[in-house]
Amino acid sequence: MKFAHIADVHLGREQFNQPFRYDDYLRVFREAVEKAVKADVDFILIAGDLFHVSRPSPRTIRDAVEVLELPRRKGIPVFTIEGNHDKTIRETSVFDLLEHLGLVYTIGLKREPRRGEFQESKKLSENRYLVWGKVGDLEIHGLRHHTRWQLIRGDVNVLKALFKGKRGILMLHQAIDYLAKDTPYQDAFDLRLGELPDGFSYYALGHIHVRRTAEPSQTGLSGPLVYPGSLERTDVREASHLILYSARDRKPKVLENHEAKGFYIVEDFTPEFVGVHARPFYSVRVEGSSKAELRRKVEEVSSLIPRNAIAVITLEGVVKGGVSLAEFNDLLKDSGIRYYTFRSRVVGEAVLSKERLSEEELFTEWERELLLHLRVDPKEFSEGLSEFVSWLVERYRKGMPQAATIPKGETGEKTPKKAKVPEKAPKVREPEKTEKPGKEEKKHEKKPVPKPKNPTSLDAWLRRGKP
Ligand SMILES: [Mn+2]
Repeated sequence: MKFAHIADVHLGREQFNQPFRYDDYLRVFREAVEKAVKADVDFILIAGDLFHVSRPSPRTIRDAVEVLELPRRKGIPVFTIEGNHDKTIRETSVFDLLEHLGLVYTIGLKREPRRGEFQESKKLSENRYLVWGKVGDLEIHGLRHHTRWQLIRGDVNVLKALFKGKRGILMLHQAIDYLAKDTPYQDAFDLRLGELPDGFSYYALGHIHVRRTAEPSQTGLSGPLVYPGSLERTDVREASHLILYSARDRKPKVLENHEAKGFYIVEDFTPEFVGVHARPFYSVRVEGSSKAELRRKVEEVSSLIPRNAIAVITLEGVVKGGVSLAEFNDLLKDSGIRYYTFRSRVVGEAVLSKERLSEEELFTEWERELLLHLRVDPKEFSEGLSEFVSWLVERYRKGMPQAATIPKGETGEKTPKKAKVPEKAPKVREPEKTEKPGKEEKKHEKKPVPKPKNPTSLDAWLRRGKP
């Protein structure tokens, strides 16, 4: 008996909002399925997060169908569970569609019974069936992703109750503490090792995006625990290469992360890793004590990054006045690197030092404006706020991604109307106060719309599109 164990495909994901990443995620999925078919496996497991979202686009569905047709044509069944990314509370989901087309068999709890060449079910209660896969005598059990509180309810361990006495394979999309060390799930695991039902010959897991395995001799369980990890590099922590250029180094250090991406082909419940060609992903960390030093180092490092790679460049160090990422973006625009982005962990020394710096040196124009408005007298706040909002809308209307622009109706007409309302309020108050806001208002009107000469991370955050 030979099978393939794939997980965390995240089909449809356009990482960094880059359309070429869609193709990358699709390419490695096709590569994995092709390699599994070529290895003549008896079946394929996809342990959750086949899709990046629960309602994939028609294009993503079409691409999934095209790839899943490869094993179907060879009569190789594909068993799957829904992960946290692609599960849905809807009764009809993309998985129903794929099942209807005979491309996958989803296993777990269902409202309807299943019976067929590759599926079996047992009635648990009214409208509740446990469905599992079967290939010959082997049973493939599993459950879609659940939160910890759904699985462990006080003294009741739902998994142990559901799979008591079951044998074969258990497929789950959960983070198990024993293998979650140094992952985002280290402190947010779903299950403790001891909470897994014993008795299975193989635990086909998904959810943790790095490759992790544990032998029965380590865990005391009846079979190995296996996370193949995601097929593509989904996070900077999964980078293929690390370039370090610290303040002390005279040259940058390139370290290769030998953690290849791929999946497992399992024979007699012994997993054998099979790599796929995920795109090279460089995590670059450059440290400097001035903008000039950082710029020089970034330029030097860029020649070490292959053109087809993705690079996440983190600027570090203590730099007087901080740095603006926009200044660095231009630096590599002719480098030919497929995609790069800068992150800053630079600490602006000025903030900490005793040196007296003016507001102008510390904040961009609009940040000063924001601070000014935040300091406004609460009684005048509504007026100040609407004025500030119109100013902000004006300031950001250009350069903003379409999804984030404010509809005309709201900026064109409503804002002035709203602004008029509080105008009456100061008149009711003592005559003293009507003078001051009047003068301030004139000052604001004279000001041209400021352009950010030196956008900061706050600025970048406000300008960002939808993730
Ligand atoms: Mn995932």
